[in-house]
Amino acid sequence: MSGLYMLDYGAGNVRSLVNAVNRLGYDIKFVNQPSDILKAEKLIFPGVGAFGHAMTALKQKGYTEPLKAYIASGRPFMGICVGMQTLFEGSDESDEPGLGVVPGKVTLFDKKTKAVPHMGWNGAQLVKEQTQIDGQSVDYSIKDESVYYFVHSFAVPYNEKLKDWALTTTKYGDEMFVSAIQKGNVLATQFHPEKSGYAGLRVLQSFLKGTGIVDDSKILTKNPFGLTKDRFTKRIIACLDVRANDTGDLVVTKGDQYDVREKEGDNEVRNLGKPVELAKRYFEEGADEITFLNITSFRNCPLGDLPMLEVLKRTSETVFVPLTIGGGIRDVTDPDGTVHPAFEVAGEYFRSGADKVSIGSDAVYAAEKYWKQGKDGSSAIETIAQAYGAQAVVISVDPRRVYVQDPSQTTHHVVKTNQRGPQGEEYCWYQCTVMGGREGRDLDVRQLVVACEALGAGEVLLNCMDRDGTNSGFELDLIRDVKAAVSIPVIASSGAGCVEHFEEVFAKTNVEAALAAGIFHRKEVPIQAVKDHVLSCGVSVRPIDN
Ligand code: 1PR
Repeated sequence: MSGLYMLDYGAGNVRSLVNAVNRLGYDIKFVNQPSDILKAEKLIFPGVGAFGHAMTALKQKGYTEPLKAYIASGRPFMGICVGMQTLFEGSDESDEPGLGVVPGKVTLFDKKTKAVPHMGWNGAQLVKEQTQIDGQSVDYSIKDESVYYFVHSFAVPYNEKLKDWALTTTKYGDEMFVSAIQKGNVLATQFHPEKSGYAGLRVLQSFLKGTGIVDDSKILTKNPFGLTKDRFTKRIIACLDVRANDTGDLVVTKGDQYDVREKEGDNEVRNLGKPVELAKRYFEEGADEITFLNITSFRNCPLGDLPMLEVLKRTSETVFVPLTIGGGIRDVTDPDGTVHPAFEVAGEYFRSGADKVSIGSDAVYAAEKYWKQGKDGSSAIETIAQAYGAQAVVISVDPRRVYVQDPSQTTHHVVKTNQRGPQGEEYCWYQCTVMGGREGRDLDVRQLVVACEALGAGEVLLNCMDRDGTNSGFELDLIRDVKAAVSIPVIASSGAGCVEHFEEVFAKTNVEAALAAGIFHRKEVPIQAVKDHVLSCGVSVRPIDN
């Protein structure tokens, strides 16, 4: 198909969509000027980031009117995420009006009752019939039993006025929203098909293969009330700590309490495999997300030489679940003195295939500044969230326990712990560290996460240095404490040693996701075994064959 175009306005990860389309055997061109929109035969609009940013970019590039004309012409159109939201009249996220193709407004999820953003895998219940029309089957390839990857804070609540438009509805906690729309030549999904594993690729393929035009008068609609169930799942994430070994090869390594060198022999950096191959293996084995951490990011590296850019580019060719990259998301200086702000560094990663960036040390410095001076819009968290959306900014926390006999001995937020200290201490506070645990700061984890949420972060990746690589289970006291302090999703990390540890973290905390590294790399526990076990304990997870 020569006339397939993608409308990219320079925000976020569109590489994954291109890779998904290529993988399905199609070529896709980018819209470079307004006239490209008018000559397209099929058009995909993968909106990424914030609604206002998307609408302003469309206006500045002169795309708004051609886009409306294209849709009105009856040629097939597919919107994704913000690309779906822009079809509505407006959004609570911004004063910019939407395209107004679909009636209604996009609104913010209620944070009091659940974590926001809605980030992860959820069902999409069909409220239109997949049927035969004039001998042709209308099959959207959206299956009630599948789950799809969502990442958004704003959504369109279902109401009767949307009856003709709603294709699927999804329940998140106490709210039901429209997760896909379809009418005539317009199909749009709130979820990301290009990030939804094979289930998502099937939806994309059905759009690419089909005529993309449906005779709505012959389709039956169903009332979603009572039909749509909350199928939000817990995520199982595989984490790859990456660095160059002593011979200069980029390897996946794994530390014990952050020490990644062998204890014997030449004290070499442990080598557990190659990043791209390992990520592909985890995708095929059912990981819901993959996280790469560049663990020697404290060393300055020119922007053009960042080794993880190539890792991401190659990984995103074969992995169709969300990818996070952490390590070195901060201002970097080239040898010629050129300074690249963190925002630009993150942009390079998004264009290389990352869906989220994770910020460690720089988040600690930003939180320290926040408690002294408040917000000034200059931190990496703020600048990246502003353009790419809060959901693209993860805070990676590297805390360690500091024991006290009595809470009065410190000004920091103290937790009563089940892990007594060396002198029998019953209390500890969790100290934030920077540079991969090399330096402790006068900031506790609660201060960090509260500040980072206020600055606009969308998720917390919560490690624990005392647990890392110990196979002794997750640090439940810390996880519960952080969950109680923020309303953004939290990923529990460090210490997973067996399937029962995942059962425990989901039963005893309300964390949204659990991450592991060592047990997956060493093939001690397959991802399938983790999912089978937690499922047998009543925890909803994405099926491996989704
Ligand atoms: O400070 O923004 O440049 O980010 C540096 C990033 O690198 C941070 O996300 C930090 O966590 C990570 N990092 C730095 N040094 C190390 C190290 O191990 N020496 N890795 C490191 C952190 C911890 C987890 C690990 C879990 C699960 N690794 O990511 O994967 O603890 O492990 P387990 O299941 O085997 O117990 P910046």
